[in-house]
Amino acid sequence: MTASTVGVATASVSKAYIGVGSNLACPVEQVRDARKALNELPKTRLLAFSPLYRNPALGPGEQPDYVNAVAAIETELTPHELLDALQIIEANQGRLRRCFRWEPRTLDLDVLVYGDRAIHDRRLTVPHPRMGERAFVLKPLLDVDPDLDVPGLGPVAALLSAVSQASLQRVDDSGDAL
Ligand code: A4P
Ligand code: MG
Repeated sequence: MTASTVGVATASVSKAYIGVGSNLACPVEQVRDARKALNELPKTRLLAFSPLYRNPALGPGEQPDYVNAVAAIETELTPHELLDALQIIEANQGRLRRCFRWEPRTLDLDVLVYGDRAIHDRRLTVPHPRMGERAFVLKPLLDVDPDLDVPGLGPVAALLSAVSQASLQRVDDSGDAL
């Protein structure tokens, strides 16, 4: 018997994927700051962070381009604790929620996938409902985990092959090491 089996509850660790997006206030810096903040989340290990991709905003009116990326993490946070933590990071980076959907933002952090869980409640829908149609999610997701099978949707490579990547422009981001 080892120490870990003597009366010590083992916390459950889940692998999760976070979508990162910004189209205000120096998006590349916002995404790099988000990477640092994700690296400092409690009960969480940042496993990988994708390259950054600049791409046109999907949404109403004229908006600045987005910079998008994806983080792979291992976490002991529950899905709702993780959402709370992500919303604190968004607020710390100046995210304002006003009144219209898909408005420009300094930082958007979405729970794309959380283990093999399917969640549908008032606060959280996982896998993220629109991720299967979005090259700016699927390409960086493939970069961090080419073998990922998105629960209910299928292999990330197959999902990506069904959408156009023409508008994605990889950002030359020398970045800090994790
Ligand atoms: N919520 C439910 N499920 C989730 C989830 N899986 N992850 C709830 C995170 N939040 C989730 O989110 C509104 C509420 O969704 C939250 O309070 C949470 O309880 P929000 O971040 O305040 O607003 P939002 O992001 O505008 O909402 P929505 O509808 O989730 O937007 P999307 O689908 O995330 O789209 N164009 C480009 N090029 N790149 C982008 O990243 N992003 C959006 C936002 C639009 N256009 C874009 C991009
Ligand atoms: Mg969001």
